[in-house]
Amino acid sequence: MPHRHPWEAEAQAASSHGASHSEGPDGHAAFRGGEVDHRRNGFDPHAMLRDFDWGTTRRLASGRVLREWTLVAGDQEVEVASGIRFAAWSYNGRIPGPTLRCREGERLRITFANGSSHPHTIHFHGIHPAKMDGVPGVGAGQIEPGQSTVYEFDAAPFGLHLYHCHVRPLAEHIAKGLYGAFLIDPKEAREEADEMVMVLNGFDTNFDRGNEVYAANTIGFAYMEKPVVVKRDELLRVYLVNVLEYDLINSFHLHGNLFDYIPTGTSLKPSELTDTVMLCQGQRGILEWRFPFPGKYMFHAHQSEFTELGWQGFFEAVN
Ligand SMILES: [Cu+2]
Repeated sequence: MPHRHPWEAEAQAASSHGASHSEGPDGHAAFRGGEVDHRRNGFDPHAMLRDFDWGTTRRLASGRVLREWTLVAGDQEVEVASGIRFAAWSYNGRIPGPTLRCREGERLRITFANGSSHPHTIHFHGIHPAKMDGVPGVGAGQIEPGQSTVYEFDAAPFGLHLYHCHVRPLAEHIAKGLYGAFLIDPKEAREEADEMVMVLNGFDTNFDRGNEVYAANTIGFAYMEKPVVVKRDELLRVYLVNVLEYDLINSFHLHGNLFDYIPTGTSLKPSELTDTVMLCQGQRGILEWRFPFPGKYMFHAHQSEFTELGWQGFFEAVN
């Protein structure tokens, strides 16, 4: 018997088709927490949180490191909150796609195969030649179903970047799930820390160009249901990327603490000590802090609507 929250029975009763959500006065699905079948989805937000994909490497004759990945786009149904299924598109069977991680100065080679029934690309943020930009009409352009291409460029500059599909209509191609974090470490590594990735996203489950579900790493309330366990006094580092479509702004707010913030991760020194950052789509940054006291600390968007629709969680600092 899965554990149940007191609000679930109420939500279930309010639902006309058995799922734990109902239509709110503003037309948004007013769902609450509950179990999501992560195994059926094929990915788990708790596993994705600390999952960095370093690809495979070999040394070129020049002595440089060549780092390679293969990304496959596919059509995939995802349960984005308890009982709410969404006909998504994904890279490598997960949303967000793998967190691609490398070091400044390496040569990167990404083979992209389109296994979806729609044309797609991968557009990387960062510095690269125009023909590697992954947009329609330039270089390989859009990649048709069953086709593939190779994107190759140098890892520059160090920082926290992102990648996403750039086929029109762009809002749909992003909102369906084709995005991920792209992290270039500085040559001189940052201080050792408990590192996590949070890609802030949302899902328009009724196709009205507004989101019904908001989350960090896709699954609404995942980090409420099961807090992110961290160690007291340990340095924590969150790589935060906002890809939210349809809403102009998103944010990250931390309770009981403040964090050092490095916009775009392109510096070794923080520019701000704060407890709230705002991000437009494509904006990202690195957060660092320690919890001096044990206990549960909430983190969430500081747009209350987003929190009520899934974008909130807990850190649990333990001794
Ligand atoms: Cu696409």
